[in-house]
Amino acid sequence: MATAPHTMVSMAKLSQTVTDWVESVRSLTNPDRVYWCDGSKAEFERLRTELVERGELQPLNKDTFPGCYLSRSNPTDVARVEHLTFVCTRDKTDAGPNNNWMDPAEAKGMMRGLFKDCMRGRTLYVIPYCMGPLDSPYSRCGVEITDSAYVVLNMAIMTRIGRGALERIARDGTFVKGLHSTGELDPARRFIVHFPEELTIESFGSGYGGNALLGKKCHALRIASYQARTEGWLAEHMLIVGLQSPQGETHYVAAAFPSACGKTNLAMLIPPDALPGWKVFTIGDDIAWLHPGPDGRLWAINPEAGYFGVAPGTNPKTNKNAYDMIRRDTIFTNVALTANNEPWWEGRKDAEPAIDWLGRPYDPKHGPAAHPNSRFTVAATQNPSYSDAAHDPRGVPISALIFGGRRRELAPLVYEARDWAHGVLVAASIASETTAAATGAVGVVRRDPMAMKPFAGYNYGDYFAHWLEMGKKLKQPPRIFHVNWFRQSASGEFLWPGFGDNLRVLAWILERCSGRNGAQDTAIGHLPHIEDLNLNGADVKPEAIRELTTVHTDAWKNEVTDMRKYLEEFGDRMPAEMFAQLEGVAQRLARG
Ligand code: SAT
Ligand code: MN
Repeated sequence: MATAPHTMVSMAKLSQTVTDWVESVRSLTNPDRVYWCDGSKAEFERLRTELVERGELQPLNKDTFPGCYLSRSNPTDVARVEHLTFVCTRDKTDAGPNNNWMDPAEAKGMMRGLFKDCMRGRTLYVIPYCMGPLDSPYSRCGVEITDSAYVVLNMAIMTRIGRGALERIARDGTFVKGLHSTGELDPARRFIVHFPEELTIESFGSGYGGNALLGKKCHALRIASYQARTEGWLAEHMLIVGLQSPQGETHYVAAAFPSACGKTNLAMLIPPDALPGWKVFTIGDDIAWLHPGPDGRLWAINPEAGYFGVAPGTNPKTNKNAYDMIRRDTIFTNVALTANNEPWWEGRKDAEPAIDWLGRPYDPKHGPAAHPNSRFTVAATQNPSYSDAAHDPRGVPISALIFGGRRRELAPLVYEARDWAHGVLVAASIASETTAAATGAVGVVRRDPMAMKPFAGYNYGDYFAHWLEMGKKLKQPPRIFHVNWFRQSASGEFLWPGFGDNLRVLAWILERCSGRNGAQDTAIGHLPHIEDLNLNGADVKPEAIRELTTVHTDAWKNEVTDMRKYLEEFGDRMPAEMFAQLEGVAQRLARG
């Protein structure tokens, strides 16, 4: 074993539990070298150069995309693998029907077999990281051990890695253990397993984002949601955004949508010209950790420090901030290339693809040029709308929680829950068409409560009970809303323009939060009066907006029946309050 540089050795001394664990992993995996990451710029550049020399990263056009690189992953390894992702609690019921479960002892045995000697000839990288600002009481730390330098680079962008994190671990006396190896990238030997009771993650056989960057979905959602339940907070799949009205009033909202449904776009929204005076500040685009604050409000931090965003569809019209921020110092994964070595993806309208994501000359017969789940990894500080409040150890106070899915039918443009408990039902009833962010069929509608189906680290019944409890702890709970940007007409046209125009809906939501807007009281909740929506200059037909603000009683009765069946799948773990809330909706629908 090669020793780490001196400074690293003294840094490692800070936490004996970390060094003991690294040593046990070293003896299991047998790497040629052990390297402790310090999080410095020099280290980042050195590792990047090594990857370029090995042909694993390709520098892009230095004039037009300075500091940008392309990574092509194994073609079988391009998305999260939900069927190979397990939550291993001692009692199977604690994982719930929403998770794949394996007995912890069996899972550990299987993973030991996979990890045995798997790093022979490779370097073992130790990445101490902190999720959230280093000085926030709400932040939590972890250590990822990996044999992938690509993972180190991505973790360095997405989290706060190195000495500061290690010092905090020594202070906290606890950390999440994440062990990762790309193995042979063989889909038959690929498993992502979680032991929430031991704050441990083991991931083998994939180098892709959510499977391999263990700080993100594995720690910040699956493990953290479990931890949050025992500690009295919430770890959620939500963007966080600040909205300043023309009158100078700022509100923060957190919004949950399934993967690849536009969270990054909403978090970086640019107000349309027709809504002058509004300002939008990004706090986060994917994950929110929410705590009841000393004042009885709900406070949020973004545990991440970067964006792992979907490239396709990103252009100056859909997300100018993202389009601008990824012009430099960005790692692209599985995008296509133009003839002059720029990254290209579907929806990038100002250039043409020449080489597809697999490295072949582009031919439309082969399908899209960029993989539909191709990604950019970029530091949050490069986002022109990034807010300093994202570094505030206290977090930001949340006025509204917004939930949405990708739904062609049924769900109106926006409605507000009657109160917190009803809001938990509304959030639990998110359904969405599946996207390319996970392997499997795309476009199939499935239930995705709180957009956490792939990420809740324990039984959804217990999770809803915890949500209901949280409402009781808040003197001033945020209001809860449901939105749907994806409603279509019978002929398949989108009824709502989306993107910047979504601010019109957010503006209505904020007026509700300030108590200044009335609403139509319907069976499913409070819908806007059309005249309260600012539609000045919007490209929306009057019949579309009528449809978007109408509740179709018969369709909703079917939805209630479907939802009841869904809740029943969780047996006696499902709180009675959820059924009571659903019966409330059913009765209001029956009254017509
Ligand atoms: O692959 S990730 O989990 O990092 C992104 C996503 O699916 O939301
Ligand atoms: Mn996500």
